[in-house]
Amino acid sequence: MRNTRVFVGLLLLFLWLFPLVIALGEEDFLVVETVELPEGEGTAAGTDLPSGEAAAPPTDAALREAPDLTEACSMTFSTKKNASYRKRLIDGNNNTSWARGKKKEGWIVLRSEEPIASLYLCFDLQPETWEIQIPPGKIASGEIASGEEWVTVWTGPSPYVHVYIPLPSPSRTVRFWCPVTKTRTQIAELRAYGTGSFPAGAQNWLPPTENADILFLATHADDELIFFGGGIPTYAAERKNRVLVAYLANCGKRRTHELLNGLWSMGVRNYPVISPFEDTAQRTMTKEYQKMGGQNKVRNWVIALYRQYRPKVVVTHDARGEYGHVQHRVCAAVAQAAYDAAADPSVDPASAEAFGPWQVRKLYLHLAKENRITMDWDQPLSSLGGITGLEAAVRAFEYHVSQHPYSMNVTRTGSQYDNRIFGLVRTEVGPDEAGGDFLEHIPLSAE
Ligand SMILES: [Ca+2]
Repeated sequence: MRNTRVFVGLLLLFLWLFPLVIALGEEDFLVVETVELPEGEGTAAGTDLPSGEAAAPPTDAALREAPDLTEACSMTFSTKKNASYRKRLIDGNNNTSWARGKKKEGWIVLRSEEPIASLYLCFDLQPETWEIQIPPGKIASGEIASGEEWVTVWTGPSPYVHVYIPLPSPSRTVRFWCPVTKTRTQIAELRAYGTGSFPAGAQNWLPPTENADILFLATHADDELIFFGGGIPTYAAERKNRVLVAYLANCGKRRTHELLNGLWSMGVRNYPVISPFEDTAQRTMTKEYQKMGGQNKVRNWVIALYRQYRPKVVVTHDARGEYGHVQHRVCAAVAQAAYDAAADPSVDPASAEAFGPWQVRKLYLHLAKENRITMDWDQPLSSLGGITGLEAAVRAFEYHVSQHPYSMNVTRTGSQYDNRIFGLVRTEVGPDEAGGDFLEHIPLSAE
């Protein structure tokens, strides 16, 4: 009997070591694609919980895509109404949500047969502070006994509304918890994943890129697709340039979910910048500026954007507002005004002091007549499985469900708002010669 145990022990040790020996001896034998996860922006709480994957040998569970456990999870809520809230959180619809008043602490407890390794939260409203907690003990088995305290493994808030949270070790029970706060909490979608590689259904955003090669400055969520076509996926995903997408108007929580889902689908991984200005459509520029808090306020926001993120090239709207939308015209106007002003430290000295002055090198307006270039968004992008830049934009627009009832969509090449045509209206590096490349004459960012 004893010999049998020794034999089984040796066999298990051999099986454990075998992949390591093979991997060391023949590097190409097992090609494992390493998925580098960006750092979450929240704060991992200081615990000495085992990291789970660090020392473990490779297993099938570690190589497969993390399974979506959400459907199989039970959920209980501080707010009761368990069944209806659970449905709202997992229905894939950003218009339905779980909400908590600000005067009481609130929580959602998830329980799963298969241990939960990560969570993905889509907030409509994020409170000032919140935590992800697990029961005390090692690999948490499930229940929390009376008198025991939950262990905090992650602390919000996140600067992003779509938040991916890898747990320090898998747990069958996980709790989202928030104390009494000044603001309400509203979560549109919540998903739980098991152990494995990064799940396709989640988003794990990196901070907005500084030292941007290109800033695409759109006005509203979806303008970046309709008017700039395949530009964003071509440069951000395929050419791996530093791309910042910014929006001059904040179109509300629903459209923010839509724009994030669309950008992520095009391979954008740096979170966009969204202004605090409301989405308005006044009849004149004067009224539009008034509605947005004054011309200087709008211009200074764009100046600070240039100074903080230091884009070499800025791409923005047609000066006539595409189809005449006055907020688009404001966007094109302030983008031009800020081109010189951002380089002058006497203008808006507060942001000059915070970030330093900045000279953008080239500014393109959609459809401008000066120094016209025609982009090619019909090249297949291997980074996106071979679809073209334009097809990636069309696909991203599918996420903008709230805008589908309206007449605008991502225009096909050659249509009225031809998203291939841009004019170079300001340049520090001379006119384009070859054309067809926003980054012509622009040295790329060093890492
Ligand atoms: Ca929902």
